[in-house]
Amino acid sequence: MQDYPTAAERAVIIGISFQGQDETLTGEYLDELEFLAFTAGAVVVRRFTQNLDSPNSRTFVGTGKAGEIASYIRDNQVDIAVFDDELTPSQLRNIEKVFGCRVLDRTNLILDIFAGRARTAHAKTQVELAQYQYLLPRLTRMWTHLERQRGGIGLRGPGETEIETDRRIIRDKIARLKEQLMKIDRQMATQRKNRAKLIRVSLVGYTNVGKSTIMNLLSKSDIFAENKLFATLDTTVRKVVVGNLAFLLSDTVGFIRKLPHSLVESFKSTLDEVREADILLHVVDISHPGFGEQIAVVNETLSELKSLGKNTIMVFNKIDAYDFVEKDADDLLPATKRNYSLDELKKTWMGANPDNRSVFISARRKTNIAALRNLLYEEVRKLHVKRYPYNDFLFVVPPEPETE
Ligand SMILES: Nc1nc2c(ncn2[C@@H]2O[C@H](COP(=O)(O)OP(=O)(O)O)[C@@H](O)[C@H]2O)c(=O)[nH]1
Ligand SMILES: [Mg+2]
Repeated sequence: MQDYPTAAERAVIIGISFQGQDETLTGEYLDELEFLAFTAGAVVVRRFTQNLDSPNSRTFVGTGKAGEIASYIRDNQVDIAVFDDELTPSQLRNIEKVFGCRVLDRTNLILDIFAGRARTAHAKTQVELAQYQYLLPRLTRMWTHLERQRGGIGLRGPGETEIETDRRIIRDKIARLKEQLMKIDRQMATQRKNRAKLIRVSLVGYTNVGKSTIMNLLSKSDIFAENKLFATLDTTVRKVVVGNLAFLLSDTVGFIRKLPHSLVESFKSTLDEVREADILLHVVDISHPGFGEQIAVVNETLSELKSLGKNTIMVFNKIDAYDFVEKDADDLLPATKRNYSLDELKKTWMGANPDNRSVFISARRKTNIAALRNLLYEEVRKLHVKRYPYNDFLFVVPPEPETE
């Protein structure tokens, strides 16, 4: 269990197993939703699940379930109810009526966390853009929320007649934010051009897998790493020297399943570093039961960024926390992920993926970091030789580049 602050809002979380989806999987999804809620500052007092073929058009869960949740909420001073799926504006409205408390969907929760974590003007602008894009089609319902959250930007009290005006205001705001982002993008593109000579390596991966910890280890820098989701929203670039080779290493925002599309869109420029990287370090938290699916989610997002085919090193992190349960010989149940030893996992990965290099490490215990450095060195060297074939520049550490 997490350590919750006493003033935390009390939340219930709600997940649906559609068409016989495996219950363990639904449980893993809700673990993640609970972690998201915790990151946003809530304490989850109860989780509800339901098996459904398709969501109820009015209340998402069935009517009976909705009543059951509503009475729990009444009896236990619950402040918010969080759904793992995206709700339609009318479902949100109906459910708020039945529950009598604030209702959020997963997208809303993720946007809220991003808003709370954005530090730089760049990140703040990107999150704000994503929030307005989320808001626009939901204006009929979000109006009161809008008034509360965005009271400062000149929007007035509720009323259906004013919605058109508000839509226009929000569209203007979106246009302005996009302009601002374009300006920042141009500045960043210039900065990147200035260091174009160096090979560029990008850390990518699911959120909370240890990217920033690895960045700190390799570059001896001090980037915020924390056991919460999305501790890092900006891209940090550092020069790293391994052996006689210098390259640039970047650490950026992590991915998550069902990352709101508007967020991926508005974070495109933060993710430029990934798009333009020569080598990707795809970090995986091997101690997480859902690491296989997390890899798939990261690959999907990479393919959205047109970066899936890049030269990739798979970095399996947190081997110190990997718990392997040996299967009894008379156990007739099918083997699960937990029944594979690290060695078996290594073999599977190397076998399935002969071109993609992989390495198993613990960033926390500093286990096998030399192997990671060697692998990196080899890959960077190959690129160097290809890019500067007649140049002994290879053995010269280039001058200090600009970092941000
Ligand atoms: N057990 C264990 N925890 C780790 C390891 N590497 C990182 N962590 C922890 O995982 C959490 C997330 O790390 P962070 O670097 O912020 O992940 P990021 O979101 O991918 O940047 C932090 O609490 C780290 O201390 C590791 O090798 N083993
Ligand atoms: Mg990070």
